[in-house]
Amino acid sequence: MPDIKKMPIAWTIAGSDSGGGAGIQADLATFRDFGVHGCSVITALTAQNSFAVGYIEPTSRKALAAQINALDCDLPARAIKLGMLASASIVESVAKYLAEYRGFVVCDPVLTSSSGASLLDGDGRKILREKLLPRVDLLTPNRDEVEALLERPLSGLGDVEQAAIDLLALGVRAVLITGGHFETENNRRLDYFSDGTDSFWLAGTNIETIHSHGTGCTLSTAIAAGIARGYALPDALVLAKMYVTQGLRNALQIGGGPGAVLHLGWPEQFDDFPILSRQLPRQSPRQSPQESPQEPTQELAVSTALVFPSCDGELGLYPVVDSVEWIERLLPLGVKTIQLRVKDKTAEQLDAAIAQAVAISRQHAARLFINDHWQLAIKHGAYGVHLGQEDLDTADLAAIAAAGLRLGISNHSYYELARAHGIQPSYLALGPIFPTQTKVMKFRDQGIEQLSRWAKLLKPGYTLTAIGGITQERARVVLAAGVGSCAMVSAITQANSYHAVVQDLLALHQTG
Ligand code: TZP
Ligand code: MG
Repeated sequence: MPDIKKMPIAWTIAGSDSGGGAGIQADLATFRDFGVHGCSVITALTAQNSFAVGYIEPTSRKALAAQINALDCDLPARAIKLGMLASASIVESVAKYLAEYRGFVVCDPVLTSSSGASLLDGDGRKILREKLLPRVDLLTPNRDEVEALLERPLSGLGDVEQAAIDLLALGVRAVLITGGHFETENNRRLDYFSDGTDSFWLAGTNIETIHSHGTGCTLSTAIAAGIARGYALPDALVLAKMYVTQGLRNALQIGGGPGAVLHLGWPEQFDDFPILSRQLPRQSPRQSPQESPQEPTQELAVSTALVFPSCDGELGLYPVVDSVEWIERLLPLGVKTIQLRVKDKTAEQLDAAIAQAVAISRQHAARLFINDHWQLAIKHGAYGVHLGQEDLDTADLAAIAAAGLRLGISNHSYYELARAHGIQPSYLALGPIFPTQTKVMKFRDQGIEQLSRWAKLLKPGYTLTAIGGITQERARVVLAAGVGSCAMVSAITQANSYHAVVQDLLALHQTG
């Protein structure tokens, strides 16, 4: 039973949908699925069902202000989602309130219903552009809404990146152009995000269903929920896309007409996990280049052409050490996976250390991963390479794959995992699970609840290991979260008796 008093609070300022599929009703269901307490400011009463919007009565200025004031002094929002604003007067009032509001604002610019009814008149649209958009942190338009806001048609997905630049020029801090009304690419639905500095595509499975009422409301609210839960915007986008894909995949018909996207709890299905890429993906990620007549983009070349071998089962206890001496100490104890992570050696010393480490690992039939130095790992025939996200921009992944080496990638967030998913490495490292003294981290510790969610989501597709602050005592709970491996530094290298610790941990991994 969630403790409502401890739940983060978010608001939706939107219209009521008597059909229950969109608007306030969809928004509150979405907030609940993310463990967020949702408050509502109703901008309009609508009578609608699966076929059409029959009646709309915008809320009076007084009733709108009363709702906002009631919430503002008691239930402050970490994030606010804006949906249908219904009239120029409401847009004006909301813009005025937001001028003083310090939290995050997601605006789904609801201008027309999917059945074609206009939901905001010309004056309302003018005030929206002039007064509201400059206070919006994220705008989430679909194709029709982009065309209405920019007053020009879009030719297709190829036109989306320029459209995002033009929308940013209206004053919004970031934009997510949703792909539902565009053509699909190899059965993938593509959304495009840009904040003017960072830009990427999110590709998720295309779900062909007429039961898609409320997808725009649900997506923007799921993003606000993620922000309220403390996720960074790129992570909230990945989570929200997964949530909508999950809802569409499971959508069932309600009543006589088209149904609505479903609300089915925190997204944890591997099939719904999107791929994040910097360039417009033009090919199916699993398609080989020979099967496609198109020239692959560089990033898609990575996700299409490369195959990294599997890790031959769970990684088990995975010490991460900074010297050949430690490899010599640990492998005779029965350790079967190890990483050499050397940061401060000359090129000559490194070459010699990696050559030696490979030779020792072969003697013990252990899997040796080399951190960072992928050229030397290839040269000396290591089992695999371990890279951080920042290395993915510079390392020659094609060379690593061509040499038959495994690839492991560090991940600290949903955003990074979605990026790694486009590369399909041999394993994913998840962390930091607990606070660590060993490495300066930009990321907060994830905790066991987040680890369990990631393990459940990713296990169908990947070998996993967890890292960061894992001690002998904590290893049990980490393994119980669903990963088959603990990667550890200080718990082993700074132990009073590393023999005893390693023996205990090896036994735990075997039974766990
Ligand atoms: N990557 C994420 S946390 C970490 C690395 C290399 C350090 C883990 O060290 P420790 O001592 O096991 O916390
Ligand atoms: Mg690195």
